[in-house]
Amino acid sequence: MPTVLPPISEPTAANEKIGGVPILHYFDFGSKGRGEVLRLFFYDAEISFIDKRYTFQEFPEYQKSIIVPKMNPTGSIPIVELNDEFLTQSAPVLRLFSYRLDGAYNGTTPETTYWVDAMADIVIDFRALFAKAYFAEDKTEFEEHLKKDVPKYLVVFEKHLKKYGGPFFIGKEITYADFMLWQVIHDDGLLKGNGLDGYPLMQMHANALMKRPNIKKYFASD
Ligand SMILES: N[C@@H](CCC(=O)N[C@@H](CS)C(=O)NCC(=O)O)C(=O)O
Repeated sequence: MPTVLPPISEPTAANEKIGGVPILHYFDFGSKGRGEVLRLFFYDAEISFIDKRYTFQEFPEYQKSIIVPKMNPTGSIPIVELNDEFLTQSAPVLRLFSYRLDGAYNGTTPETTYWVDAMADIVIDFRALFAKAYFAEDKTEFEEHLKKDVPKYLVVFEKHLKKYGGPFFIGKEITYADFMLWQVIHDDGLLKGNGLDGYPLMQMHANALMKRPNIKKYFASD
């Protein structure tokens, strides 16, 4: 049976804005993966949610019997269940909730919103490379990924963070794409040791995110 963690608080004003208390369906994968991006977002925005976590062992059975037929034909998670609606594709779910939160986390002009979406797109490309290497049977693929993909994308993000001066993609206001970036950097193991040495804006980005009061509280409780 999946583990169901109850909401950590009563529904908030943010829950009212997004339309209720969502149920997040995701792996019991520690603090990793696309589902964790949604958790960071929910905590930061003070969205109370129910956390339904599947083990890797039980997931195929749920996937066959529930996820594919009832929730998502692609069979992938995260899925966010809200008022009997099943929202799939993590980046568009983040965008939808950003809009419902009056545009918080999503840029304030067409140009900044474009930039946030563009950065999210690059993170998606980077995560695809990370996931391919991470789950590869041949362990040398991950080493290759660290040698080739990681420096390439760190240079890209370091450059793009300059556009609005940091610490986040559009400056001082955090966006949903910033959570996506932080999470892939975390999953790739780059927050440990000297993973971000030589990338001062990336370091500034990671530190600024971890200093956010609700994120600090979440990490302290984890
Ligand atoms: N574009 C999708 C990708 C979802 C995805 O690939 N999820 C992975 C876990 S992070 C998954 O469900 N893998 C198991 C499978 O597809 O069978 C999203 O962002 O939600």
